[in-house]
Amino acid sequence: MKAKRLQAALAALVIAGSGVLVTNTAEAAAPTTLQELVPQPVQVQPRPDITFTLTAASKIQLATRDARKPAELLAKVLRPSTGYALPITDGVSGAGVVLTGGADPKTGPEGYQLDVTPEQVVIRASSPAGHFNGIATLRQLLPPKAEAKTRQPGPWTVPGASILDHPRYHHRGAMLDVSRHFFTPDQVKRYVDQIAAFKINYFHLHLSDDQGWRLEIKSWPELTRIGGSTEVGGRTGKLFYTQDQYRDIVAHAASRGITVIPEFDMPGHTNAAQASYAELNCDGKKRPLYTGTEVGFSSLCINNDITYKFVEDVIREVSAITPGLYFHIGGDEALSTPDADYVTFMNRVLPIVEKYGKTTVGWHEFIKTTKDTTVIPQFWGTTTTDANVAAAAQRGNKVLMSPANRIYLDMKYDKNTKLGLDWAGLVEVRDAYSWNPGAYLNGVTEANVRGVEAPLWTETIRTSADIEYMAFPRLPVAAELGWSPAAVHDWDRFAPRLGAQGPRWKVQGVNFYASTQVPWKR
Ligand code: IFG
Repeated sequence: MKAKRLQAALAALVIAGSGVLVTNTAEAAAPTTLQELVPQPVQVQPRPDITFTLTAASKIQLATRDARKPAELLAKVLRPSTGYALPITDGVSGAGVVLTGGADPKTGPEGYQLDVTPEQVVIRASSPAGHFNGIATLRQLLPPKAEAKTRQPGPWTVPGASILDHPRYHHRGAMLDVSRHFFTPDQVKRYVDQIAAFKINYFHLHLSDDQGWRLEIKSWPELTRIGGSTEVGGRTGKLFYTQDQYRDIVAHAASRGITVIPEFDMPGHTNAAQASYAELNCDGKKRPLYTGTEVGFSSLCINNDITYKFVEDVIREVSAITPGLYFHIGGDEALSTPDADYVTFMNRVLPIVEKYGKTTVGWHEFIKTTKDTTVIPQFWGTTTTDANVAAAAQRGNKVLMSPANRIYLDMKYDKNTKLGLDWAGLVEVRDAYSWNPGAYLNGVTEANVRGVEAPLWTETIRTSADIEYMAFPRLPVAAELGWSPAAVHDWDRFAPRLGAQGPRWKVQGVNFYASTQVPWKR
């Protein structure tokens, strides 16, 4: 017992200030999962003399409003692997997991406290987001086999700890391009489940491009009948979501605490729409469907009024089935749109997004066309200077950071990577980690940053296994950069935590890239 007390005493030597778990010899004996969390929480205080064990008698207890969806996610994960009933009950009733209020105000709108006692794991939060985030941590405190879809032997232990946590940035995002290659609703939901485990809270769906229009628009049915009939490489089929399927994807994401941001790229990247309707072309002729991978050759017809009826109908119909606040209008690589026309287009379209109650997100090129400080430029450049983005930041716009040579998940890891592209350079795991979103762009400081988003473009990506190979382990890197305090940014400390995710991904069947830069746990 003496050794335990000594360990507890040493373990208490957690530096609360920077909030990091101080690992010293005694703590090295601390339960491993406490040292394996990604993203790293703000403050972790081991309680080595305490262990909680989930049993058949455990209940998931709701002791505050709006905690049912997080509870249902926890139950969905743990019932198959433990074989326990894990009933969700109202009110605190004993052994198990308690989702309650009364969190320290330091945790803010999305943070949580997680306290382990022999009887209970108590997750305190002031919102469903906080409870979702606490549950993501609890999942990582349990043995990796807790993620299995089939019954596993216990014990289902959680190491003693007191955790206080909250995100560095509000927006931690993942983007999936379903236009270059189409992915079924089930494939999309699989990726949503995988990103939710890392406290990602926004899922950006790139729903239209030159190669495909992927969401039914009732007032423009040819967009999917024709524009949704093919993809890169020429596969044909009904390669689009009905509005009901989109609603289902949105609801699935919400059940993981994730908000969907739909993107309809314009005025460039529009060949699929222009192959569907002759009247969307300045010469009145339909474009041929395109199954290649070039960019920059298409543009809506800026001076035709029907173009803006089309844009408004899309924004109206999609906004009506998108509970989230944001609508992404693309705006990138409008290389076939004269600059003056690009400005004209944005000046007519930005007010339409507002008319339907949404806030505009766009690839950063659009920001030169507006002084509106509520819109969000998504920086995707490969430089550390962009005068228009810096000027917008200084006016008050919040920048969403997606530098292509750091966090584009379709960049090859190294020259041997079969999948992906390399126009922004090769991005190994450490490259994806080695930047500070709050000090990356000249003139864009911590306070000007909305968050981090990791896009996955799919010119070369066809299957869930392809998605996973490119997204894991770099998506969790983006999650760490978006969530954890800048003070804990240290590759030598992060790499082992990332490596400890390997056994979980093996249990989940995630086809991750076992980078030699990461010490993968067996
Ligand atoms: N740039 C294009 C994408 C895609 C990408 C592939 C943006 C904003 C290159 N635009 O990234 O459509 O082709 O890495």
